[in-house]
Amino acid sequence: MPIDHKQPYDETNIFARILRGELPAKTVFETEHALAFHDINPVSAVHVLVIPKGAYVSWEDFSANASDAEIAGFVRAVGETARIVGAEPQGYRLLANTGKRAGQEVPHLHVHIFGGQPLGPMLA
Ligand code: DGP
Repeated sequence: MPIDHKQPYDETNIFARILRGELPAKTVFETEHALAFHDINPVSAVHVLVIPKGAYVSWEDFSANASDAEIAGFVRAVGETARIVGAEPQGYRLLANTGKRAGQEVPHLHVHIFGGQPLGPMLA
């Protein structure tokens, strides 16, 4: 059986619907390659998601298949978003769950930015 995060991209996933404007989101930053918005269920004072605009299931899919321009644009957008929401300069944490086994719920790559408060030790 194929591993879940290697399934074909599902155009009906929640973040695809946000990108198409079918569902609302509290946008904090947008570029040609990325969209950043507040997590609907924040677990830290700052909790923002950054997603690529391309149809990538996971970090695995994105890192293997995205163009250099998409990757550069996405990485820069993550850093810029951290500055915009004030996670930087105090420091923040990035997380990209990859696959259900790692806790990925939405099958469109997303990087969590956690910040705005002291963060505890990382738990595996
Ligand atoms: P993960 O478990 O890594 O796949 O994280 C998915 C995150 O997406 C989780 O923190 C909650 C958030 N989320 C789920 N549905 C929505 C939504 O409709 N809008 C927003 N803004 N966030 C959502």
